[in-house]
Amino acid sequence: MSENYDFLFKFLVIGSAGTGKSCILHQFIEGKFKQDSSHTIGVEFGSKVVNVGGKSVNLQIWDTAGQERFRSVTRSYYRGAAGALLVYDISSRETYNSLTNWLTDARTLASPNIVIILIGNKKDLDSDREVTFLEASRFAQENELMFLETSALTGENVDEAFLKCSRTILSKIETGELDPDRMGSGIQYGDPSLRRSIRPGRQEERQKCAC
Ligand SMILES: Nc1nc2c(ncn2[C@@H]2O[C@H](COP(=O)(O)OP(=O)(O)OP(=O)(O)O)[C@@H](O)[C@H]2O)c(=O)[nH]1
Ligand SMILES: [Mg+2]
Repeated sequence: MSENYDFLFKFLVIGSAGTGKSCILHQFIEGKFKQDSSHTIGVEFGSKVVNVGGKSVNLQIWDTAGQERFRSVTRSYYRGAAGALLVYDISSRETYNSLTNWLTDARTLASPNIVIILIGNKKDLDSDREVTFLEASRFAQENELMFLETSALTGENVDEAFLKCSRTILSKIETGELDPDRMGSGIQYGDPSLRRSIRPGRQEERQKCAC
């Protein structure tokens, strides 16, 4: 039986404690700000089907705890993620300074091909800003990350963050840079007929090889 989506992508939300990861996920799924958000214990899960360039994509999102004491638990969820939101808080330089560690973890434990978008959250707290847009965008460029500033409070750029990352994954599938059939790619086909339609060249190759 075919699923009612074209692709499934596994996503991670990572970054230091208190940066607003759970609030971002809640805003994305429920369309409103999560009042009285408390620290995540281990991991939380959310899913949503979005339309990306005419394809329906089922996003399976793992929101991880930022607190150090949960690190060994959360690390075990990294494997086979196709995309990640790496979140810092624009009003906390400390959370920005930890980005390199999070990035190393994501690239080593998830996949070197993981598509990561850097998220400067709490954009609404501009008067308390400790990290400029320019500084973070340079960091993103140097580390081959996409970049957006968001506010889980107002909802600004929250949908765009997930969509931007999904669009990049989809275009990498179309160009052949990402192979959904590779073990641990974090990508699955929902509709089996898509397997043939999206990359006809590869299928032909396979059929030729079968004899
Ligand atoms: N002003 C403002 N506050 C925010 C925003 N996003 C989150 N917060 C606040 O930041 C605090 C932490 O938010 P969480 O979403 O629980 O943070 P987290 O990153 O999930 O934290 P851990 O689960 O411990 O890793 C809460 O008090 C939120 O109300 C935002 O965009 N703007
Ligand atoms: Mg949380």
